Amino acid sequence: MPTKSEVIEKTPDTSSKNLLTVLSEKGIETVFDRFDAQQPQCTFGNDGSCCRRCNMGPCRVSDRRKGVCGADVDIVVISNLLRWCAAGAAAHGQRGKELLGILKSTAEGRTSFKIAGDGRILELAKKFRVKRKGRTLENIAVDVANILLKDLTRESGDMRSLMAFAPKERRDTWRRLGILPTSVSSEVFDALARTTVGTDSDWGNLMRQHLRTGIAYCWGSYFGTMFATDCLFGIPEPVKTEVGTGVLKEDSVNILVHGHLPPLGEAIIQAIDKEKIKRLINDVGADGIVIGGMCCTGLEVLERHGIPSITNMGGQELVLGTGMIDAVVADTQCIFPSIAQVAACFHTKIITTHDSNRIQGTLHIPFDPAHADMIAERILEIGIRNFINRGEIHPQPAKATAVSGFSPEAISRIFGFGNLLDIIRSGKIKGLAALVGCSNPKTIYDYNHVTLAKELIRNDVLVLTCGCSAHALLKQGLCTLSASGIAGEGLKEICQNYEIPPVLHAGACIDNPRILQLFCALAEKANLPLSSLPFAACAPEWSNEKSIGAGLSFLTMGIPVFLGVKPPTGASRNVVKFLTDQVEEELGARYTIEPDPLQMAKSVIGVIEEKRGKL
Ligand code: BF8
Repeated sequence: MPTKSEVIEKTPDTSSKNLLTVLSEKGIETVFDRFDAQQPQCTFGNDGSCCRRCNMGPCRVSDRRKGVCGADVDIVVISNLLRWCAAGAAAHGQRGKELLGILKSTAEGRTSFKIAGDGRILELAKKFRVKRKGRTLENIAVDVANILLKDLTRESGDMRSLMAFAPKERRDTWRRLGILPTSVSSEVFDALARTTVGTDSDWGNLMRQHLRTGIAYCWGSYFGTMFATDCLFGIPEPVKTEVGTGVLKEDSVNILVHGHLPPLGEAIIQAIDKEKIKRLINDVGADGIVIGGMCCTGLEVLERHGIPSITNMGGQELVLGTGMIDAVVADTQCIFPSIAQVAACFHTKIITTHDSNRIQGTLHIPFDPAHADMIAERILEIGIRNFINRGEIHPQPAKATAVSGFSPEAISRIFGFGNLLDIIRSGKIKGLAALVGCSNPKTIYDYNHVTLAKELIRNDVLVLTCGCSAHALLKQGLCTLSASGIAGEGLKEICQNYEIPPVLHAGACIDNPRILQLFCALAEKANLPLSSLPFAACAPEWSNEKSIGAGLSFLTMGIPVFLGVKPPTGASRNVVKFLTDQVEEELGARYTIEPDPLQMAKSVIGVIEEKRGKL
């Protein structure tokens, strides 16, 4: 496992390298210290065979030793994995539920937002056969929101998004395998119920629930949340900006939005232009204000407004070491509790805004969509007034230009799907790879993301990226046209002809379905199943429970998935064999585990080359 010193030596992110040194010299603890202190980590936990699902345990289970109840290693490993999958589906599902609630109340005139996603609302209404003639957009939006909410909560029947958008070949496959889901909460409920002690003891049956929960995650937690956000704030379009810690300004107020719920970020962006806020900035002696983004809230406001992305989950403590962050507005998920302690060493105010994420010792201002504008102003005032409390600062100049907002709608306008398919057939672009997922101290910070992306584009693979992987690639300047200089000759020519970067930023984690939509559109044009096309999905530094469903979303669609960090399944030969081999017979794709990013690139290119033969 990499130590903190190795991270400082080898991370490609120079700002994080410097800031980690600054924090180390000050004796301020970060994720990298705590990771070192946890070594060696428990092998039973790492291999997924520690069972803590009843109080006869905990049991350390292996091939030779069953749990106290008699559960064997296959049952324990798949049950643990299924519970992670359920937790991730609930986490993204909660976002969806909240955003759909805001969509409905906005449509009913009960928030300070204005609906900006007319196109998405009408598209969904058409797909769901919602009556449109003679009705207002707001009325239609309420019906659409109710249908998407049902996908999160229904107790019987089929998921509407899945039925409307998944390719028929996939729907038939899932039905044949008995893994068509009912809804997110129904599958999460079932996953938890069947993994209580003395319930499902057939690992194959538990595996089916795992796949079923993954499909529910994809079509409810993922697509539902993405659709809701698009209905509210619009479908992203390419937008040029600058990213990285160098965007922060010494003489300006710097405020970061962090987490996974973009509505407050949207309200903050609207509020910065108010006279009252401008006057206050002037009163504290600042030149202006910079709003920057962390994690997925950051990527949502980047893809729609060009708000600079600053860093990802692994860098959230480090950026506070600049001493230049006047406030972090943290909604929910992937927010380390430790940011409160790091912030306390500087002047930074941490403001939590969601009841699911309270951090002791920080200020809590609950977000209320009915008063989003007032809450945004109040938060801005707190951040601006804190500007005068800055102490020692450690500015980091590294920044890069970037283009964000490559939704499939935008890609279709740039290329036309038929034309893009022809380009792939010609071999100028050999294939498409999604680079997604988290940061993980089990890898050198940002190293796997960046090494893999560079190697893929050198070999004419067009990369699409979302989530913390995207932050890593944005910071390295790979999401800009000039990065085509390191691409292979074919990809370089396409990038220059169409004026696109070789790495296309498609959004936050819940925008992974944008990449799936693009894959589906190309498969439809080719009249081939998704599993026949030269596509791949890679999560080289994944860490979160939510990533389990992310992997399954691609896998169950027939897209091969490459993981850079070993999942906690190693103790069960049956589970590993199924997920890395046998599942391909059923779903047309399998997992490959490859910790070395250059080797991963080789495997991805190998799969892409093999599939090109079928084009
Ligand atoms: O949903 S990539 S660390 S920030 S889980 Fe979290 Fe992972 Fe980042 Fe967003 Ni996604």
